[in-house]
Amino acid sequence: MAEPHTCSIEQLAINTIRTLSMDAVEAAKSGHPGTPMALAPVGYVIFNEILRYDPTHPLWVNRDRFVLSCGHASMLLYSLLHLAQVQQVDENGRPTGELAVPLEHIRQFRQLHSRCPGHPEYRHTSGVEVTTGPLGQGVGTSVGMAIAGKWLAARYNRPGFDLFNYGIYVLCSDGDLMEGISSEAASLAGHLKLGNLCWIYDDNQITIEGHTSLAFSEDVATRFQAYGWDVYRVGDVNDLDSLRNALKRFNPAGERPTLIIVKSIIAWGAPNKQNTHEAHGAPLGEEEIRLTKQFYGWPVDAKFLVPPEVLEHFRQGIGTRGPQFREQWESLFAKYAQSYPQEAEEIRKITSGELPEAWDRDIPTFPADAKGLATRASSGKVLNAVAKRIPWMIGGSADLAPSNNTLLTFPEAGHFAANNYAGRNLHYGIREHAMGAISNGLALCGLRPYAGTFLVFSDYMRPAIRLAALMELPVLHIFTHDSIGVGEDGPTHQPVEHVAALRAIPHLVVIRPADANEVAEAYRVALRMRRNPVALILTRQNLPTLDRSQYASAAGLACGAYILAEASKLPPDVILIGTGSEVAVCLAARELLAQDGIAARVVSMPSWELFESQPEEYRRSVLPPEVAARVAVEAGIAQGWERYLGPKGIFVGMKGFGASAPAGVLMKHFGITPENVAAAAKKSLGQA
Ligand SMILES: Cc1ncc(C[n+]2csc(CCOP(=O)(O)OP(=O)(O)O)c2C)c(N)n1
Ligand SMILES: [Mg+2]
Repeated sequence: MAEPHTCSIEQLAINTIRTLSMDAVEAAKSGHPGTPMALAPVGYVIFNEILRYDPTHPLWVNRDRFVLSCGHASMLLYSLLHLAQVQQVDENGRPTGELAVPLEHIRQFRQLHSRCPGHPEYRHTSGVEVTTGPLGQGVGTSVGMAIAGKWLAARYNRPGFDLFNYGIYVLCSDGDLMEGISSEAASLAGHLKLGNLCWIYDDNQITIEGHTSLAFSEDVATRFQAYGWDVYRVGDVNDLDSLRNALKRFNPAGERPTLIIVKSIIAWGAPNKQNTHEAHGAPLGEEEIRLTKQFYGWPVDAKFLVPPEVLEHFRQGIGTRGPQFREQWESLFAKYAQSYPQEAEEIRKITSGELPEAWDRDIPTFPADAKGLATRASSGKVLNAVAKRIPWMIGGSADLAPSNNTLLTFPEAGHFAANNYAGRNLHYGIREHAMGAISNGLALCGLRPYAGTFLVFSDYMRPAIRLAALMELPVLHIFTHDSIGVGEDGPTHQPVEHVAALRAIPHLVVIRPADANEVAEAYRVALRMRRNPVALILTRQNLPTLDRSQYASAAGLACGAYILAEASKLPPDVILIGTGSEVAVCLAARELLAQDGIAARVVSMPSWELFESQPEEYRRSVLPPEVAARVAVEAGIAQGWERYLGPKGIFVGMKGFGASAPAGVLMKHFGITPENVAAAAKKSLGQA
């Protein structure tokens, strides 16, 4: 039997990736070994021959990015991170002194606390650029990374200082390209001429249920050419020279994104056996592994074997090339900092996640005004005041900027386009899902993205919002038209369950401000958050700007809930809790109750998540447990409110879908009125 060292070092390295993947999946008794095995040559060439990536500085800002969009092939990435000896770093990029993926962690693939979880997780394992697993998210996110690359280059590169020129390499599968988000994202990438983007498509013609002919017969090459991409083909994944040639044709400074279609045959055991779908996504089994190792000329009984010469080979490849590129960049940057100190300081802040000094200085205070302002309108003003002082805050809307008020209107903002990569207004077109993933990609590259659409369409981007939360990315979502207050557009456009659904996502901070000054505070809170996505929930209709000399300061928003109007006696008879547009309804109900001698406290509760993070003492001071008579008012469903209402509390809101009619008519029709809230308060007090 052949020993490992009898084949070429390249083949030995590739077989190391394969056997590590087999052994890890076998030990875990779950996972997909086939795709990592088949794609090992692609991973090998990209990592060891192409990536400008320093394993000792995995957060270097101009590194090439590698995204494994088919996250189920995670063992491919873990094997590569191990062989490249990528260092684990803390969130400031400081090495912790360990490997990101030590062999012990590969042995513990898919086990608790292993840095090799079932699918790659950003922040958990250094070198993982993005959390992937839900097919389509990686490719979508990569477009955000490409936009960020172009934007950074346009803003910061200077003659002789090509500071930003990284490329984004994405490995994707049939599932990625079947998912709708890939079409949205690729269409936009082609339109924007994002030449720094390279997707490598594993055309293995198999998915879980079987041959792709079951459900996928489009001509992928023609599809991507129609999007404006350059398309190349590699007929056999094991033909390294053909892979190299295709990858060489990708030029990150070029003008069109690149798709490389690579034919592969998924491995499910000894490669001389025929492929069947039964084995797809399952461990190979001991016997099959032995046969496969034998076929590779591998010691059949060795497990998790990494020949030292393979480590040495990677040390001479990425391990030598990467640090050279980074060190050259560092010295370039040092010179740059002398010529362009302000820009260099901005880059430093982008890298460390800081905001500019006095970024919040221009946030306006809104005078009391009974006629008021829609919170989407005050949001537009505050967004502009903030964005003007945070140059790397960029974003846009899915074709609703005039409604979401997400347009940056100051002259230097400009519009991001193929001929103006320095622009800060992004135009996503009607592509909410891609907008969500792209926002994640922007945040992963240090920018502060915001994204707007109608709240009802948050469903169209939910998978990306969820991943932003899982990755702890500071993405700002601006959701307007937040209730039946939308009016005549009717139930298709009236969110009912959406606020509850967003609150259900762990780590996402949902804020529904009650008036213009709460909007101002919401931005203060949102931008300070470095590791939470935030969803602002804003109205289409005008809301009175509350007189803060009469009511408590809007600064209370930072605590999630605060006593806006205290009861005339303590303890209060009843507590009225409102969010957003319903806070004014609570205030009016409080007046009605006062006429009947009932002392009501009004609590504005813009954010459950912020409130839950307060000390218990504060929470009890706002919602004292001894006051059981409570009413919560929100123009959405009741789900979740029981936690604040207790057994005697009553919810006033929606029970089903809305209807098409003027907003005022609908509020009356669905009973979201001061009279109804006052009646509910009496009922809760046991008086009705
Ligand atoms: C959005 C989404 N739907 C379903 C799955 C479950 N899933 C994991 S892999 C896979 C399909 C695998 O086929 P393909 O994408 O061609 O990858 P290959 O097996 O060829 O590597 C599916 C459906 C998923 N991960 N994400
Ligand atoms: Mg496939």
